[in-house]
Amino acid sequence: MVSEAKSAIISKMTLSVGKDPAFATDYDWFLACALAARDRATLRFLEGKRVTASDGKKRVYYLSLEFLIGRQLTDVLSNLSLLDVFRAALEDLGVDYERVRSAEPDAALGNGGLGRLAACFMESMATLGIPAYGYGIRYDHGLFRQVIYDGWQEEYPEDWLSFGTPWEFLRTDVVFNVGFGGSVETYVTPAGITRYTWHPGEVVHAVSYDTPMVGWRGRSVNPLRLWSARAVDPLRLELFNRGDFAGASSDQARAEAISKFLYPSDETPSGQELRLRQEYFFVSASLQDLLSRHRRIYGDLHSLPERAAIQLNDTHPAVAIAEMMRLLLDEHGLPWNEAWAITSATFSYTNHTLLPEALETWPLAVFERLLPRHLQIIYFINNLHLEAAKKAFPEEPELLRSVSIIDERDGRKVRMGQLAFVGSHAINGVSALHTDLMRKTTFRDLNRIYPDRIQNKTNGITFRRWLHQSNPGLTAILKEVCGAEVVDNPEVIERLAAHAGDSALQDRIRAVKLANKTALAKVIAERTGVRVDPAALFDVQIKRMHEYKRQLLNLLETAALYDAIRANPDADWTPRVKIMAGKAAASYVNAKFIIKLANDIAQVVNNDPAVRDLLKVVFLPNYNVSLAEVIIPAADLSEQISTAGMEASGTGNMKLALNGALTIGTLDGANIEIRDNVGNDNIFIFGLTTDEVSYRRERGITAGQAIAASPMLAGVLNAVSGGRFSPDDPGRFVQLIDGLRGADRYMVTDDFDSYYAAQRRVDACWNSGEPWTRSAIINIANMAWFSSDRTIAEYAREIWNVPVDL
Ligand code: 26V
Repeated sequence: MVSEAKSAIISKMTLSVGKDPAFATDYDWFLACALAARDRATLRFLEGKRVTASDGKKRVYYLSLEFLIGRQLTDVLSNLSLLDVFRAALEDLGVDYERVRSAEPDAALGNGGLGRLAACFMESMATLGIPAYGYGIRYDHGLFRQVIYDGWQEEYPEDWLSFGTPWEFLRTDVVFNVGFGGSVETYVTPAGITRYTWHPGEVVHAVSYDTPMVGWRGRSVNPLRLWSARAVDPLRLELFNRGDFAGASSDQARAEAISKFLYPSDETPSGQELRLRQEYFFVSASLQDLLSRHRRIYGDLHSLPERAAIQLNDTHPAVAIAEMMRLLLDEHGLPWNEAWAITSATFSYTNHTLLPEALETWPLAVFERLLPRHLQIIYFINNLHLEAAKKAFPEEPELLRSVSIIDERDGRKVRMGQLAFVGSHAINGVSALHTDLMRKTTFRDLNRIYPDRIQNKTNGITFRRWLHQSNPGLTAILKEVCGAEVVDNPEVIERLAAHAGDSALQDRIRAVKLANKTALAKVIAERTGVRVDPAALFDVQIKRMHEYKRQLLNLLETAALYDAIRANPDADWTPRVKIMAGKAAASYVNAKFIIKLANDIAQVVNNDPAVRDLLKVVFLPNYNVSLAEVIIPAADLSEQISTAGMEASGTGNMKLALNGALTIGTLDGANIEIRDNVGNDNIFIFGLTTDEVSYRRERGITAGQAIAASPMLAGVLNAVSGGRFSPDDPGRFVQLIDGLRGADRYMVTDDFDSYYAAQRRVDACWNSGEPWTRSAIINIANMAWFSSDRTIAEYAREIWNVPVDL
């Protein structure tokens, strides 16, 4: 085996990379290994494809504008059971696997949780043997690279594709035309039926690239098909010949802009025409592709719902409802009712946030200019939908306004959430609380009209990447204590619970954690220059920077703790390292100020001899999947402190608990289900509940009361806004803190005291030693349910109607 791998790697190095191994760089070795691994994945893939086609198995199509994959080499090798073999082969060649692995750039085609969920789902679907295609965009530039300069975030383009990627196959035979703009022609057939033909004013090519997604033990390999935009005529020769070089390639630039950049998810969506072009571009290509596949195999489109399930990952691909209707009506000549029955039986939609400003809407004018035929279809869908609503609730005319796909208030808009809901047979939330809130708030009236449509599918994470690959030390213990089958069946992790009080096991768990923390301390020193003690409590908040996630609450507590330590330096403090990482959208001013505050606090605290090593503050730049893989196994405390009702689920919370971190958190998203699984005694819950949050919101209760009631809070707000941490610019944080003194939309002030108290409970528990480790073990033991295999099995059974054995 090892010798086989060795010769495969050498052969790739010589004949594909074109290098003499004696002169190869780490990146060359990565390429050679990736190409050798891809060969093996491809053979499995082609095998599976033949089987699916001949079995007539139902396929799942996962449409997502984001796939946040990260590095792939270890994932592919480990799922093909080749990791040890390749490691040994490289060692024989005198090459260190770690360095080779690190040479791969992260595929950062996503912003955060939503994109990472798509990546975990692709891996779980392949693991469960579900024939699935991921469809998305092959962005030339993924999420920006974050550099911290003088404490401020700076954004630089990310360049994962600048040297190409060894994982993908260009499919020269899979190219589709995607149209934009133009006009709609109406005509009446001899049989008296009105038909429509769209004549787009602009056409671009969607070119496909497939990346194999390998399931655990190579059970199946599914394609992730990403579309790249190309101009139909890249060069207008008549202009070129006249010397107008820019004009000659302007069509090309306009077309290729579509797949150039990933949009930051937390930029206000409406008004960005390019974003709608991206959405329609990948949706149209994907539907044309899957319909042509279906027709090739089954001939007739009426059987589509039996053979295909299309999952919309948030509303980003929701225009697919209108595009499917257009293809069935205009291109395939089906009557409306049949087309609608096929469409709604095939589609389902996952909602990932209820924040009003995050729900996608498009100004009618933009929609009409770009997709005139689709707007007609949407009007038609909406008319029928409103008729049905009127019939169901004749006494409630105002209900029509809330369920309409067209928002008639301030400037008319298309509401993509309503479109996705109406065109789908199943709609799901991503945690029990979030699903409950969908039924009660945003989709309340739609839920009354279609009461069976909303379901819950609590998110999950793939244990292969987030436990086995990223924490081999812990995995080794689990194999020993729970049995080797733990890597195939996470449910047996539960066996750990029986040994939670066993001091030998506790020592081993602590030793693994310490080793992981030592590795993280090294990364911290390299990237920030800050030296931290691996014996201290590692307190971690890692996620996109957003006000609702309340990194600010964490920082205020840090400032208060700093003051308390200075005031009483000889008390029995728990040495802590506060570790924060995350990117802010480039245009999100407050989030960028919060990053600056983290760095300013770090400057002051880390350089104050009075606090010695009792408190260190670290902001790790450029948070991405690879950095998460280093931080998560090293965390002691997981910060999940969003305002109750605002974090749809969270998935970092699951990754951290699975790796033995205890959670300090609000009753929000999946935190609630984590608490239900690990038990109240093994988690630090604090803060307002969702009901208390809405009570305050409804009554307009603002920060005044909380500040008046808490001298500590008042003190820390004054300190931050008075320039205590920004002596070079004392007014720097005045606005940020004024936001808390005023509306305090995210109720940071209301939760401050309760959070501070919960942190002191954390201190006490940590100082007690044994009970902490015991709790950590109980956390690990009870996380099996959060495997994305479980989540996918639920989607398969309850939404897709696809057989699955789990
Ligand atoms: C978008 C926006 C856009 C406008 C400004 C505010 C804002 C806030 C959040 C978002 C994100 C929307 C979608 C999203 O990424 N949701 C995340 O999905 C994860 C997977 O289901 C889930 O775990 C996270 O809780 C949820 O925030």
